[in-house]
Amino acid sequence: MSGGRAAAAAILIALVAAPVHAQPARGGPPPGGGPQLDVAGHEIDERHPSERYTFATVPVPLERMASRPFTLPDGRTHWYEVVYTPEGGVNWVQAKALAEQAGGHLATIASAEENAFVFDLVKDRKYWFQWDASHNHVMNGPFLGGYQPRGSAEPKGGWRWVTGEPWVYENWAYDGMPGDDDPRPSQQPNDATGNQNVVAFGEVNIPVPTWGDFPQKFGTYRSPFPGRTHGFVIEYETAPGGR
Ligand SMILES: [Ca+2]
Ligand SMILES: [Ca+2]
Repeated sequence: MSGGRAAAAAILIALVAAPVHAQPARGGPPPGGGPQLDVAGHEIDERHPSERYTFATVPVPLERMASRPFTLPDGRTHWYEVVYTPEGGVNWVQAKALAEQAGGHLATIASAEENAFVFDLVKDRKYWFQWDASHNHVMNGPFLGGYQPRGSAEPKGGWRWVTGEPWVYENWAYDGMPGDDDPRPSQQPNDATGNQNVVAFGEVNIPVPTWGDFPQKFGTYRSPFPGRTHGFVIEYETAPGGR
């Protein structure tokens, strides 16, 4: 390639790669990149690492619901615990760590049946954060164990589960779906703010079993950005007495 053509190609690539943010995006702070996750789901953020909590040191109200069993389509039984954070204040990175401290992991969804069971645990509106008019009153629900490592093709590439199990099922929200009263496009994942790399239930105007992608720092305690979630779901692969 000649120098001139190479330069032209470089400019074209820069134009194509430049993010376009014509309107406020769902579920995230203003654009600008920011922290990311490695392939194992660990935070990459040297400047402002998420504070690491235990259940005893979380600085916000937190309520752990009784774990419920569910027999998966393959016959195994797992247990699911909803952690309710009525004021938010726990981001995905922190929720992941708490789930692991508890002996489980953030819930991983491998079938429509498992998704329906987990959604049933969190469908009460108390588990849902509702935006104000600036975001057309869209709601988002608890965090799940899906994430997208640094370098993945946006917005659909590279999605993984915290357990490393195969990504065989997904249930992203879509434009015009039941409950979508927001005139903005709602197809997920959309990497709307250029930094959305974790999964939570959402995100239309009512509680729904579909998913959206959100920033890993979404809902951080005392963040100036108002969005948050009101919980997360822990999945255990052994019975409560066995852990
Ligand atoms: Ca699972
Ligand atoms: Ca999104």
